[in-house]
Amino acid sequence: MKFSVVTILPELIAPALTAGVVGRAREAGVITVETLSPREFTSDKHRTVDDSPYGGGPGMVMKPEPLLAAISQLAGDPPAHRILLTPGGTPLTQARVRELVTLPHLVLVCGRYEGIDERVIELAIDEEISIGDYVLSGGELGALVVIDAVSRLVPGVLGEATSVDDESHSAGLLEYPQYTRPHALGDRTVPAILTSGNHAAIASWRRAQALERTAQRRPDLFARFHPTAADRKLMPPPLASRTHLALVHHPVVDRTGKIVTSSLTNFDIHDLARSTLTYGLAAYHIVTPITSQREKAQHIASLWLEDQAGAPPTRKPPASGSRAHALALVRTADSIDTVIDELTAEYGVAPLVVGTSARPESFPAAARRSPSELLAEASLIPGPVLILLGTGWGLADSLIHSVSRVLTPIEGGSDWNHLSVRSAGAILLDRLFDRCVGRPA
Ligand code: 4GY
Repeated sequence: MKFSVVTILPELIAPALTAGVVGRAREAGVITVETLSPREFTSDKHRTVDDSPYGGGPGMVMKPEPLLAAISQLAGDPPAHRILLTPGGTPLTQARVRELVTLPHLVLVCGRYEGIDERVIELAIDEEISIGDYVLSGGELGALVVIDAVSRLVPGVLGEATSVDDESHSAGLLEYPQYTRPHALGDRTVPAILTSGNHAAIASWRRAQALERTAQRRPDLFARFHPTAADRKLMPPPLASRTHLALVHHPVVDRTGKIVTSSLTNFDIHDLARSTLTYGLAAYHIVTPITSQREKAQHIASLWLEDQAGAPPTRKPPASGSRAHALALVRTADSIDTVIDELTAEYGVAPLVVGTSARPESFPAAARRSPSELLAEASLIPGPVLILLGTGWGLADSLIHSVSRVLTPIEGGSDWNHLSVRSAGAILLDRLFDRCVGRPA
């Protein structure tokens, strides 16, 4: 594999590629690296490669002609893929590195100063790559990054021991933690499983560590990762399947801020039940201290559930008071504490209780979470999550003590902010559980 680097500072390139696996690969002739400076294509006595920008402004721009000449001298043999290193390029990923290694020849073009004349990009660049969201003083370090990442995938560069096969098994995940001697470093000893001699158990532990680290540190990567069936056994159950929604009718506030008990509405029962089913939540709890209202809610829910031909069998309306009650999609309770007690009994661990409020300032700052923060946090703990939605003008502040997290409010950007509870609930569920991130229609 051949790398050609266009740079006005060639002395930055070669010395960085003499040691390690890349150095050995060069010595073995598995990869070659050449450099060429645009300065070789100037004819004035100062060998000028920059000029001031049209339109004014600070700094200098790389002149097009010397750059174009250097690129075209290098790019022909064999025909090259021409890459510009720039913060404005497509972020480099391991997936792209695996594609680049299939090409016989890369020309890596390094800008300096404020940048290069745009027409060079139009005429002589095939792809713009960024190695990260920061600004270097030139593209050379970016070119070295590309050479290093690509070279180690060239067959024969890495030894058998550090196999690329092993890496593709963990593609899209962060690495599991590594340990070597001594067994005890002060009071820190190596995890016992690694000295157990049980290779299958070690492999599962490492996989679980990689999954957990990725979920915790890189939720963006984790969202795009497709766990296998075996992976799922190592992970807590999907958050939606252990998330409970509670529609709270007491204690809530009215328009004047007074604590009241609101009345049931048909729409809230129906719409939030549909959202609960759509997003795969465990259950929807209608919370009111008024017995007749609970009966009415159960009746409305039963009629609706009976109508749902496609609803899963365990989601059928239960005979009231039966054991099946615990599995019902729509449940009723006289208070939030009753729901908390039920979930504690059902899961063997108390739920993480999450409040929603248009005024989260009344909750401790440490408890406030954005939907993605809550998702990252709750995905790692295996127990149930209970999300409280307030009817009327919202949950009463007196609930602060029952709530351990509060979600940032939904804001539309206008002065008026009073979504219906079923709209707010649906938007919230979508923010937490939508499955369309990055997926084509
Ligand atoms: N980030 N990823 C990067 C960079 C320096 C001004 C254009 C980066 O790849 N390259 O910061 N490059 C700039 C400096 C001219 C290149």
